[in-house]
Amino acid sequence: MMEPVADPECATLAESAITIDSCLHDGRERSLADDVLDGLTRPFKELPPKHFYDARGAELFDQICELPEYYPTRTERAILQASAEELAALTGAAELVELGSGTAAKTRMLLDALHEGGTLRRYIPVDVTETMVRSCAEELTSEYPGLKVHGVIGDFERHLDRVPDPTGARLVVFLGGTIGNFPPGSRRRFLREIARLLGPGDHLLMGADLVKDPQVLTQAYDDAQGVTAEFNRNLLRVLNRELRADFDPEDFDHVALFDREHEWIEMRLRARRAHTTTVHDLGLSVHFEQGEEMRTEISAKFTRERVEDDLAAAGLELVSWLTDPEELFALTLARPPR
Ligand code: SAH
Ligand code: AVI
Repeated sequence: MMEPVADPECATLAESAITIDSCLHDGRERSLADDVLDGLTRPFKELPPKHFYDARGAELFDQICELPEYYPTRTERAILQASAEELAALTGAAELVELGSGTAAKTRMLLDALHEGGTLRRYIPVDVTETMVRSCAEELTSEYPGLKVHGVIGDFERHLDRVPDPTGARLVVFLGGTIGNFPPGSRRRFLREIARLLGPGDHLLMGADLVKDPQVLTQAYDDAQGVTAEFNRNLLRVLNRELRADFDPEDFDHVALFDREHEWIEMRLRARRAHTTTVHDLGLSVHFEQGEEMRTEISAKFTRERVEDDLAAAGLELVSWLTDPEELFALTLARPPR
């Protein structure tokens, strides 16, 4: 039976095996409006990447994961495949909390290993994309008999306090290299927030994309089929729909460049012509010069030292560094110090 629970911040719907907390509603639009007001009125325009992921953006991201140029997904999957059993034994996790869970495709390898190890009881996906959290909850409860799923539809930068209290050894997973999408200052702040989800004996498993040949990197973010370009432009469609803006996505070119100083990829949208756009809900007019670029994402690339320093700044110690033979991508297991 579905039981609505009164909560001013988050609405909860509980079924026997599935509980879903939804923290978005108005908050989603408010955060987008704030980000647009802040980001599009700066001299160098910028929007945060979390707004890519409406239902269409999530679909495009899935297509990106299958592209020959986009090595992170298949590489992380191979590392997980090789190490899932060992990770399950090391962590003995009863619950898996996943930040930015998406379709949880790779997570199934961990869920399988924990299920076989007999420890797994609960899965807690946290994602801004409502459809992902809901479909994931449905699929996983039927794939893993006895598994409880407590989904949190929310922004992991604002709603980590909505992750339910632990009921046993906890493994927090943050896959895909999404940690690279934070600018460096807020990256460490976010890792500290994650650390607060961990008690003694709990673990964090995080994927990090590694520094490599800039050509390999730029191709991964500027594929031949133009799927990443479409993903980038989809942000403008989100603004058109959510805030009644009148962007023509075809007025912008997709740009992906590697910043060698910061060792991160930047995605930008470059105006093909000078024009002014109106964001009707905000009463805002935004002018773009011809060739002007708006930053839509950074995707930082890591070294082992950088990951260890970031974890240490969050009060976590590295337990395992797992990588592929070409050292394209790394999975790091960390824990609070004993
Ligand atoms: N973990 C998956 C998906 C990575 S894509 C994988 O490794 O393939 C990034 C995911 O994080 C998307 O599902 C997106 O909806 C989610 N996401 C991005 N920013 C977010 C935020 N601020 N809060 C919650 N989820 C977010
Ligand atoms: C989700 N995140 C880790 C992806 C990345 O590689 O930074 C998002 C992405 N952007 C373009 N392609 C994929």
